[in-house]
Amino acid sequence: MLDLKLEDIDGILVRYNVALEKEMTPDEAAEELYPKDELIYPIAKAIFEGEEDDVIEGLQAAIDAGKKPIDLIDEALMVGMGVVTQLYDDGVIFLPNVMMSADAMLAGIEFCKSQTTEVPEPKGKVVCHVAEGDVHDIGKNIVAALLRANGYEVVDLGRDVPVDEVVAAVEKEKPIMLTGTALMTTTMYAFKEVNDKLLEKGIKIPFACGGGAVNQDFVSQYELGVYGEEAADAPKIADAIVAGTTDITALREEFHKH
Ligand code: B12
Repeated sequence: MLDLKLEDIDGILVRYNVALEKEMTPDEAAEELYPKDELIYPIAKAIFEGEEDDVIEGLQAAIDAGKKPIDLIDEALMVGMGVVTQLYDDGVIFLPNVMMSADAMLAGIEFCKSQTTEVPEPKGKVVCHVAEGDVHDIGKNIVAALLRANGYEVVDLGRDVPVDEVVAAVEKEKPIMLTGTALMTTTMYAFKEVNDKLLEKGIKIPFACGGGAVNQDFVSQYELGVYGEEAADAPKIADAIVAGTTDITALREEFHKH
């Protein structure tokens, strides 16, 4: 018979990563997740700390070192926000931290856009919205910012947008693509309603959908839906459309995540 004492069990739990060796502070936990690159590290850290000025300072240093401002959105700002999201999901940090980091990140995106010398040709118009009943607009703001940074004209309808308003905007603006963001399992069904009303009017444009509540299976249930996991997928889907892939099935295959 094994004769285990309480001290032994603690040791076993640590040995097999069931329990942490020591409680980590949020800063220590973040430190383990930051990228090691010396230009990217300070930017990711400043995003985590919600320090807008330090984000801009870090971006400027990276640009001075030869990085392209537009590339830094993906390579540094998104990476920093990834650390924030992971630690929120792990219960290490709380909502106010997420909000402060999101503000710092959006300020960073604006700065990167202001620093770019390449003025992209307008490639096409995209209408963006957050589903009816849903106020979570951080992800949609990133999607809109990345689309603009990549040369698209964005008509941003905002958050909690009634289904009929989305449909009316698409009729009026005639975009190459519509995007939808939903973070709640109660609001994501609005996408299907938008889809059905667009089809009733004979409008068949790709409807790129993302946000924490939805996944590939859900979005593929309605005819126009193309799932995008990351905000950076939005300009990629738009680029594919501009390049001639307007067929929804082909777009779904191209952006399928395994
Ligand atoms: C911040 C936040 C809030 C803020 C929102 C502030 C704001 N301006 O957005 C506030 C405090 C207002 C809030 C309120 C509420 N919230 Co809240 N909130 C969150 C939280 C912590 C983070 C969401 C977030 O911004 N994430 C970061 C962004 C960047 O992620 P994202 O939007 O998913 O976007 C990424 C991708 O999905 C993608 N993406 C997004 N859209 C699109 C579109 C396309 C086309 C593409 C390609 C990609 C793409 O790009 C982004 C980055 O790559 C989440 C928890 C979580 N883990 O998500 C809860 C969460 C979403 N909230 C939740 C709830 C329940 C609420 C409230 C109902 C709480 C309450 N009881 O009052 C209210 C909702 C009120 C309402 N009617 O909407 C639940 C939803 C549960 C569910 N399954 O339905 C969550 C999941 C928390 C939880 N675990 O319970 N919330």
